[in-house]
Amino acid sequence: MNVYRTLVGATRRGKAHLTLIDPDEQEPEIAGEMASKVEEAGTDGIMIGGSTAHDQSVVERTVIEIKKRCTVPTILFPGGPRGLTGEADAIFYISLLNSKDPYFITGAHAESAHLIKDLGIEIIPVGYIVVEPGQTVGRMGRADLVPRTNAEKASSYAMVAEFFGMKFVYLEAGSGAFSHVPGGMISAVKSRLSIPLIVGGGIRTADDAREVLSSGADLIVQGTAVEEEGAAAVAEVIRHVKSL
Ligand code: 1GP
Repeated sequence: MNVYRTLVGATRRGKAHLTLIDPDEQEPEIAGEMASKVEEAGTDGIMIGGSTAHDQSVVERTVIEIKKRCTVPTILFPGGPRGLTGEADAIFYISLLNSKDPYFITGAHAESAHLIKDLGIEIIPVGYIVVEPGQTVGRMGRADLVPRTNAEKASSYAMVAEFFGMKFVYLEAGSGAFSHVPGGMISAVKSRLSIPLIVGGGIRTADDAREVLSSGADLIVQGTAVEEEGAAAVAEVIRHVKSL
């Protein structure tokens, strides 16, 4: 499976949905059950990761349980080297473009480059831009947060990602954000990009999903909603996304 082509194919057919599962939040078997339910509802891929420290073996067992039950791509979304395993199909190779600390732009990457090469998984470079409120990833990644009113700054970083040859731009409000990235910012960024745009953080309801996608996002990510409201609630949102 080529995950990049699979995701781009999904965005060409319509709007795409990714489900983020944090391996620290439940037993691997439960993660597998959640993934199976959202796959049934039509999610296009399962991201595995989070910004807190993980036990690598928990990450690996979580991916294995998800792969037992699902055929959609499994994509690592690591907060650090302990979030890595060769069991997944691909890795979102994230550079936090608006970090004040080079460690999060290329430093952590240099530390783990040999390890990632040895894993042999597909690498998908992603320009990651953290917008207010930014939540845990904004704090831990030492982001110079993009103000919610500064669409120009977000667009500038997004263009940097494309010029560097990254495959996706990911606009992130932070997991559990009180509100998703503003629609006006999404449309400003989208108008400057020819690579697909992922938007995540604070997307809870079908209305949220509609606003984010109609503003120009190609893929949305939902994590907290699955954890707090369960797979059935997210399945409703996915069905809505797929009807757009
Ligand atoms: C976090 O964008 C993802 O990296 C998902 O955010 O948990 O708010 O859905 P939520």
